[in-house]
Amino acid sequence: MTIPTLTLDPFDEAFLADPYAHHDALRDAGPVVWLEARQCFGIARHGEVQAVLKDHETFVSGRGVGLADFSKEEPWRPPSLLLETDPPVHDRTRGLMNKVATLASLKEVRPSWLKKAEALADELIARRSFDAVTDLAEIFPLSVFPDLIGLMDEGREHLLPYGMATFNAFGPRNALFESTNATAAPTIAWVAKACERANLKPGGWGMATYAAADCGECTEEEAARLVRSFLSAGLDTTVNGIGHLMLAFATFPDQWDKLRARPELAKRALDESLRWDSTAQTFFRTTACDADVNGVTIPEGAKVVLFLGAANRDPRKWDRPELFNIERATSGHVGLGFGIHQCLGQMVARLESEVLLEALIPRVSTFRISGNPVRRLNNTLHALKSLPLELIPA
Ligand code: OVM
Repeated sequence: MTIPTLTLDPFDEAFLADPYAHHDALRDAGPVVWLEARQCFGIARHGEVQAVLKDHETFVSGRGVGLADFSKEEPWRPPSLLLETDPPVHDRTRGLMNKVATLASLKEVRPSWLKKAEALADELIARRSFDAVTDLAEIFPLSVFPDLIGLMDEGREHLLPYGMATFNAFGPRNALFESTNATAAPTIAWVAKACERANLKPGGWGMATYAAADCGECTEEEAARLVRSFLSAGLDTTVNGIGHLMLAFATFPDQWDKLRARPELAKRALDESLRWDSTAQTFFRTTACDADVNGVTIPEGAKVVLFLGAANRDPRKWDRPELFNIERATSGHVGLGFGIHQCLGQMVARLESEVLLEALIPRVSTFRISGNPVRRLNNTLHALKSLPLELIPA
């Protein structure tokens, strides 16, 4: 079977501004496509994306999960010990981080997170009109997550720019990459400092990571870089996940009515909103050997971009995929990845969205989009800069 060649560039501004407009072309061309513009393979159908994510021995992460092949190019920063590694190192680091990022420690913070969500909801009710990005989606994760890690107070304004720069760096060295890289040096320096043991507060996930170093599960240097993973992956992802969750309920008011009638559905809403509009749109793998994908051979040493957002709306897998439906069975969605690298912090994201919904359900009868949503272009993230909403109090 020959592999169709496409000329579209999945990292140009037209594509990134509206990836969903281009996904049919990617999915319908074949199970694997050759993307001439970036000299890499692409996979956008759900079955094939999931199969590749499952097969971490053939489709490795250690050569980078962006366009750059770390065996040929210098990585943008020292590689992540979780995201950009393979077993056996990955299993050791992931194993120790699984013991740091526990459900038990989240259970402890739940009451205080809910109180913060309720205070924020009261404020939004009083205003009626607000920006769901700058007044909600950016505010809430920043009000809970850095404290969960035990991060120093000084300099937290670097967190969101650091995430944007990190996620841009998974793409090509295009103008978007340059836009966040040009000013990244002080941000990178701050992050390095914030990850040091001496600058972490006791009782947080940061210090717990260093406790693993004390037990001999990793070195002191590895602990610092593992804390860096929390700061890289923990904010811009949840900010835009919550942004899309609000966009989903404002776009589909019947789903808000349904949630208010059955608040227990709040637990499932984030997964469906990640399926409906995936914050992490793409990640790459590199083939460690000639690889078969549904009868198509990809040669060894190739970069393969997985279109997670396209897989999550593949009509081959999902019924009416463009509809946000909180009763949908979302099992198998790839918005948090799949397999051994599946999102380590997904319980954080779920808890943040759950307490926000729990606070908003009794207070808001409906949301309405009151101005044009504005996208913030990024090489990896489907992100929002602004989402003007109006609410009607309950
Ligand atoms: C990391 C990292 C950075 C960005 C994303 C991510 C989605 C992980 O440093 O480990 O996972």
